[in-house]
Amino acid sequence: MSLSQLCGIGILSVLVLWKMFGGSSRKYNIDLDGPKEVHWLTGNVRKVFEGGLDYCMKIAEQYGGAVKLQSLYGEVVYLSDPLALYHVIMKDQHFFEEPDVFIMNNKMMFGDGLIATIGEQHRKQRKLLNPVFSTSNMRELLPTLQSIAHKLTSIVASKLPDDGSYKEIDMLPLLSRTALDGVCQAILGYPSNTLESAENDEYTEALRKMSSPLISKLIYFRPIVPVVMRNFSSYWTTKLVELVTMPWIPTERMKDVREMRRIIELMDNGSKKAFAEKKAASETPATLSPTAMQSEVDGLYSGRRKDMMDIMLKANSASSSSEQLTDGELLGQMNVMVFAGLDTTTSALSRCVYLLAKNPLAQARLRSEIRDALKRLSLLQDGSSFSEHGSPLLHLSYDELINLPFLDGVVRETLRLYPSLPHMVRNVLKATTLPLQFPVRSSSGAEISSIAVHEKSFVIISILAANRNRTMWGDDANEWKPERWLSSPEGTNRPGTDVPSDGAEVLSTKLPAPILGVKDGIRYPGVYSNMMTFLGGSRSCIGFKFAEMEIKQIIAALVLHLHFVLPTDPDANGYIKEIQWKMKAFHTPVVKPPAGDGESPAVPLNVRLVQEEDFKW
Ligand code: HEM
Ligand SMILES: *[C@@H]1O[C@H](CO)[C@@H](O)[C@H](O)[C@H]1NC(C)=O
Ligand SMILES: *[C@@H]1O[C@H](CO)[C@@H](O)[C@H](O)[C@H]1NC(C)=O
Ligand SMILES: CC(=O)N[C@H]1CO[C@H](CO)[C@@H](O)[C@@H]1O
Repeated sequence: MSLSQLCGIGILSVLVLWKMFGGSSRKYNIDLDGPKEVHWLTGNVRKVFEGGLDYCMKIAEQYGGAVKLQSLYGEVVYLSDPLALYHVIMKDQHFFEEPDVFIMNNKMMFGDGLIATIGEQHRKQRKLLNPVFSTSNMRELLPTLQSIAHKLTSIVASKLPDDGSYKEIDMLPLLSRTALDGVCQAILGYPSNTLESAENDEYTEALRKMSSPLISKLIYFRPIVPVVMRNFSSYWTTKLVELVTMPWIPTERMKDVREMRRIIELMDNGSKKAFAEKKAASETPATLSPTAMQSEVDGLYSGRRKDMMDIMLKANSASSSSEQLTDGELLGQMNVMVFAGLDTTTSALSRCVYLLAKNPLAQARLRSEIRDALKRLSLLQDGSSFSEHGSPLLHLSYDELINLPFLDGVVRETLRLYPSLPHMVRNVLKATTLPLQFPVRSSSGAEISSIAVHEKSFVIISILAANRNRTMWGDDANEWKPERWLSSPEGTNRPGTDVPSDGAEVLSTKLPAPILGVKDGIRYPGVYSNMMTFLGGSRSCIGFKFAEMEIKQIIAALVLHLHFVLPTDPDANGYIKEIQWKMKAFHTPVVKPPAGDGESPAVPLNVRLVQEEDFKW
């Protein structure tokens, strides 16, 4: 694609936006301090999404909980102040909506699921879906994740040399397939098997490709979508899309659009088919044909289990007709949940495994905690070996798994320091004043404890800066310290301490975890341990309990059987691979040059089967 074409599309979308947002009349003058170096056209907000983690932390540290940035569309406020965030996502949530571009693009890609609706329709969907994600439903979904974790562990183990030596394995593709199987099997009830099969079927392949990198390639087209969708009927929108994606437009950008269109169609076709099957099955339980009955029995033996769609359909048909969701909305939820649960979980899983490889003591401590729990629950005979390929299934119950203190610390600490989604954007629907917990400086340098935000302007919720604020989390906020989440830092779970033989003791022996992220009674409004990783309020992550359970199950199964270290051996050219995490809109792990290309996502780790010494910390 030539530069002029790129400029053409760029200018087009600028003009569209210019018009959409009221053009040059929108020169806000937010009375707030912020970095002075500003690009004449694009401002400096891009640095937040392109300058990496350091830039974000630098401005939050320098200017405080509210920072003024410049964007193409006018001034935006970069927020991490606890009180201001409470107003944005909870108290005044109706004035701070998801940007129209986000909602309409999601609607186009996924249909009417949670991330594509606002207002009353969104409220209605949440009301029906919140109970679907209850703890008791999570308990039912765990077995599916256990068998995925088991499969992953066995696959990695089968690649390793028998003599117990290390082998380098890129964990990223494996973990992303794990997350894909997780959403497919536990949420959709779709019998995917991307971990084991060399090639994905069309549907799972479409789900995999429907990811952030492809979407970010379409950045120039995204602003146009709401304008088209709001101004044309769906018939004309379809016609327009067909016209635009005709093969005679030969540019690279158009190839991306065509690819996206194809993926949306594949996903849509597959979801419709899976949904129709589910629906048919749920509507005719009483009249099972003999063959269906047989397969039901087979299903039980081969581990066919309940999934989120079953629970959702059941909840829907049990609701009064005014509360029910349409088939289109239910279908939309399927697509939305796969999308919302895939890259986010992959990112968290790979960061967690990487951090454990980097911190051998934490890894050993975690491993020993898990083994002790198994022993305590008599799920493990003393002396049984871990270094066999046929590794035992890690089948702690939901409550045992969720309450392992150190595992909990590892997962919380990883999600705090490296939130999968570091930023969320909100559009100000009505001019309002945001109070601040901690004063900042105005444009003229005066101390101010509130800021006036203008109608149609944007605020950026800095999940990252909130989760790392030293005032709120302590001076070591930027360090990865799982033990900060333990009631007594020197832990009660050391090997050799009294191990109750009765499994029922597990819960009662756990001391309450300390409450972090609170200062003088002030806390962040997050749904998960006062951190903002899953946000809070009515648009918080509906899947956070599922994500927590999935990450814990996968990490625990991996660490129990496998030992991970960072790469240590020089390659043919004498370079040792060093993993570098780039943060743009998402976190991407790459291998730093010269050992790697610095571009392709990868998490190469040295892996071997565990030995007795790997339990000592
Ligand atoms: C580590 C993993 C995850 C992280 C960090 C995460 C984070 C988030 C965040 C920050 C939001 C708010 C987005 C916004 O304001 O627009 C969100 C929303 C959402 N998440 Fe997650 N998520 C994770 C996993 C999952 C999983 C596994 C599922 C599916 C089961 C899921 C389903 C959703 C849905 C449906 C929404 C939209 C909620 C709404 O708008 O009402 N997420 N998530
Ligand atoms: C933490 O919050 C305080 C008070 O809002 C602020 O002054 C400081 O700059 C913040 N620090 C970081 C690292 O975000
Ligand atoms: C999706 O289904 C429609 C109708 O069944 C079919 O015409 C179309 O080719 C399918 N799309 C893809 C990409 O397979
Ligand atoms: C005539 C019409 O419906 N115009 C709409 C086109 O789309 C923009 C952006 O969404 C709306 O603001 C207009 O009202």
